[in-house]
Amino acid sequence: MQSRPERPARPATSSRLRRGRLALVLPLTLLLSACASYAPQDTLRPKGPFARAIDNLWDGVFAIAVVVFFFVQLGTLFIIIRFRRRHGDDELPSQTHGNPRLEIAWTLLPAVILAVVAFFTLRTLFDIKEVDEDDLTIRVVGQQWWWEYQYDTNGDGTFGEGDVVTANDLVIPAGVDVHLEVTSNDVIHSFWIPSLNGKMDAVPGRVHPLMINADEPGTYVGQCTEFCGLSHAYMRQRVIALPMDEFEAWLEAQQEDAEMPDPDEDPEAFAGAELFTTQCSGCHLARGINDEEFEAQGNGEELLVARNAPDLTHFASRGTFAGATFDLWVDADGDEIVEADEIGGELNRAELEAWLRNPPEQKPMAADHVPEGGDDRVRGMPNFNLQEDQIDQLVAFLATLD
Ligand code: HEC
Ligand SMILES: [Cu+2]
Repeated sequence: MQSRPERPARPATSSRLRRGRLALVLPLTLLLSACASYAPQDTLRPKGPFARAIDNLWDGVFAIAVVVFFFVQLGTLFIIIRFRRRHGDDELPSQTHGNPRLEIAWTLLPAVILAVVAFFTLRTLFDIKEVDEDDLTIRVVGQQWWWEYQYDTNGDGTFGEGDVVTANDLVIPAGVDVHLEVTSNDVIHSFWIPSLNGKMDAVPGRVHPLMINADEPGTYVGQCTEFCGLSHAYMRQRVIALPMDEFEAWLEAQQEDAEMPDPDEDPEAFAGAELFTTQCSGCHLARGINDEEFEAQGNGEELLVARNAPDLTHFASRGTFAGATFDLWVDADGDEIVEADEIGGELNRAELEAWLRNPPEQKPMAADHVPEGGDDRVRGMPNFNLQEDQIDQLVAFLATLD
């Protein structure tokens, strides 16, 4: 045997110490990560009946898994100790082949356990999918990289044109079942609000039902959970559940057109509205402000690969913007979530200005990239190199869109 060049020996204690430390760090990291106080996307803390049904199922399956785990571990330990080779005993153990009784037992037992799990899983699956005809239905459309919500407010049975269309924050009434029709405009996304229900894939050309129901009014956060391209990580969504009367008032207000700011009372916002009409009509609609220009410039279809940008008619009534990546309003109580009662408070000016100054710098969108062989459509919102006074005017105008 060739002798290897000798390595400088490390004192044994230090390497043992390091291994010991490493063995501590891993479980400790896991343990401490369970202590996060701010964990709003925790499936184990359900905030509505559908998420609770899943959580209950999980509790049961987990209990079974724990029993199986200990059973298998103890069995393994028992066999290792009981049948180990004993000192001075060099004989081969008696060679048997098969043990029908044992084999039948360990085939049947798991099958029975899995059948029980399957029974409760299927029952839960049907429970959380049941759609009632009277349920409020909202269409949820995945877009690169934000979520659009359409309410059939004109009652024609279709969603989109002529209806209330919003983005980022999905507003629902609390305490009732809400039926979401999840679909996509471009690639596959996945809609997930962990505290309200499981995930649902948003697939182009298909409509998938997803039920949500929030016990209490509040804000529930989630994120796109199907990799959907460049800004997948910046594609978030929130549900704002309101008491029924507030929800009805909200829906009523959303159906109103936006109002042109008064040039005498608010000249800055008025200038912003004019600038908006000339600069932004290629992609964005603010109903009541730029309908004609929006229509004339192709309803967003001529400039964007996705053929669709957020409807801004009631932009200022949302808590967040750009795929819920940024807060639109200052989080006054500092709990890291902009709630319904903080909307309309103090504007988060800095981030809105930064967005208008250079959107692709705030959120990767490949907005300047024109796909090869295609037309000149872009993805996302490009940088318009606006002047600072123009940005001020646009911000003043956008803040009026409540
Ligand atoms: C080429 C199309 C296009 C033009 C033109 C355009 N935008 Fe956008 N804008 C978008 C897209 C796409 C988004 C969504 C970006 C995202 O969240 O990923 C967006 C998002 C926004 C948002 C955030 C909306 C929300 O609710 O999340 C604001 C505000 C906005 N744009 C303002 C403007 C203003 C003001 C102008 C004119 C100066 C303008 N945009 C021009 C494409 C455009
Ligand atoms: Cu997505």
